[in-house]
Amino acid sequence: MQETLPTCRCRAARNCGRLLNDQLEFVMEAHNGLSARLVREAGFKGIWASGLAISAQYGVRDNNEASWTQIVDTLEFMADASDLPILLDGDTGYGDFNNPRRLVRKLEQRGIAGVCIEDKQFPKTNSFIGGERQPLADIDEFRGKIKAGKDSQHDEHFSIVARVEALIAGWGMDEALKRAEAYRLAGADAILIHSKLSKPDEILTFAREWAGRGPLVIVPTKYYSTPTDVFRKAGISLVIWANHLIRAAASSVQAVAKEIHDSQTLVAVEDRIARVDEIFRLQDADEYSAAEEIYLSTSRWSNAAVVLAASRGAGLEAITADRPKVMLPIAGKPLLRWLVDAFKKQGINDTAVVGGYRADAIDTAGIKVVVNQRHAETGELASLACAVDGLQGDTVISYGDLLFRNYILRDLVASEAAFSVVVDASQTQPVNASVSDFAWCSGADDRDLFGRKVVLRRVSNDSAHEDHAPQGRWIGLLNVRGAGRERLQKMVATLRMRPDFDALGLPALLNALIDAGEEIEVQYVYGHWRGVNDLEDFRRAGDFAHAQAPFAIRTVAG
Ligand code: SPV
Ligand code: MG
Repeated sequence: MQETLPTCRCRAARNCGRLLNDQLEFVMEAHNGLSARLVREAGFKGIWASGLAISAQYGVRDNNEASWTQIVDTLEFMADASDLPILLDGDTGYGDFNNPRRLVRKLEQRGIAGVCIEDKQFPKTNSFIGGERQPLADIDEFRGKIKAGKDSQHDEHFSIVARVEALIAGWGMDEALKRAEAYRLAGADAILIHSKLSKPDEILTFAREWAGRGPLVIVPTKYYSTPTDVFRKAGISLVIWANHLIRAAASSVQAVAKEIHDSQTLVAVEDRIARVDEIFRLQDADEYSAAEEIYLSTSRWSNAAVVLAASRGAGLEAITADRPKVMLPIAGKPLLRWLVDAFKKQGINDTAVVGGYRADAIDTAGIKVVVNQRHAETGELASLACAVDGLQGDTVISYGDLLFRNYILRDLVASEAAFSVVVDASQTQPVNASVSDFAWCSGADDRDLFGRKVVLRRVSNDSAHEDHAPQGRWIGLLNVRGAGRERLQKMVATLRMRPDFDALGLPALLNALIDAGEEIEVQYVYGHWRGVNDLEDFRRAGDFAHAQAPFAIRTVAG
């Protein structure tokens, strides 16, 4: 609700006095932050913080079972959610003269515009439950409470409404008028005259006798069928619609709960209740996302990954008839799950997988799947292009057929460089045809590199054009950070223009970045990872994965 918060919680903006004048105004009951916001959105000018409704939403009775501090805490949520003036139904003031003194100060501190106190005895009962049996407060004692409250307020706009219960308790019109006058003289800003009759007769009589000595407030819960113009003509200042939102909530919740319980499905109710997005809107979720971008440290943004998983796996046809390579089970779980779990361990929770071959067989739990529809005739770069425009924040781009020790990814995402890659210094020679992506770097891994930066010069499968052996093998992990993301997106867009774009792999992207003057930082490792390129790799990957599993799992798995 941030953007709607008033600059200060107080005073003129939340002035109840504006509601207590010659013009008939209305306040609507609210009982928590959400309902307070809904009252504001409906267009009301003020809120009645009903004791009945607040008690009910806590699931307790309107007998001061909720403590006054719990009520004040609830009001704080309401004041945060809505900048309307809130008039608290303060029951009897929660004690003797001293309690209203403290209450008024606490209410002012929380931006509450006013309080209504009633001349009954603490603890009170709702006026509609055996009202005539309820003892009234002594007039003088109640005058003392009003005066104590008024003397305690710092904000001149804070209002104290005195509620006369003489008609409810069956003490008659004269007593009601006598009390109202006494309370007016004690400093009350308005008189609330309450009635439990189904017709407005005694309210109208009271208003006539009162003859405009001060603002009058009414609660027409029982005489609800009275045309509102009758109140206007009687000179009423404020009508309180006292409990209609808690009742609306109760009836719709009852109906929806029953329907879901009985039907054991959500299908019948989904279109008839607020969408989840509507709840997000009411919570100002967008404001949070915008603030995140401003205030969240950049390290928290190292949180996305793109996994390239469109291929069936050349050399693995025998075991990929019904699934892509990333869904091959390694030590009991799909290759992709090992990757996603590894990302999660580094706080990367937003993983997009670019599928292609048998993308339908990808387990989508907790990930987003983007499909490269032209996977059969395109390479890795075309797959990356399917996801690259959606990237936000720092991103790890990964081959889909990787297993690695956790520290490799941890160190990679810790890099401050716009681009960084992992190079395995133990693989400088092709051992078989499936080994590719050799890396030429600005320096070899001399195992003593602290403080020395090594950058990538070229990634290629073709060593013939180089005059010296490669320094290692790029394992298929690229970290893109900060401003690097946009530069990567632009580079992919540029490469799209090339006629051979469909045939390009990720090395072409790395080389194009280097040619464009980008520095790609190298993080050397020495083994501790596996690619799954053929059946032999697949067999060995199981052993590697078992060795990464926690001890308990390894024991069970044998
Ligand atoms: C309330 O809303 O809690 C009130 C009004 O006090 S009434 O329930 O009519 O007493
Ligand atoms: Mg009440």
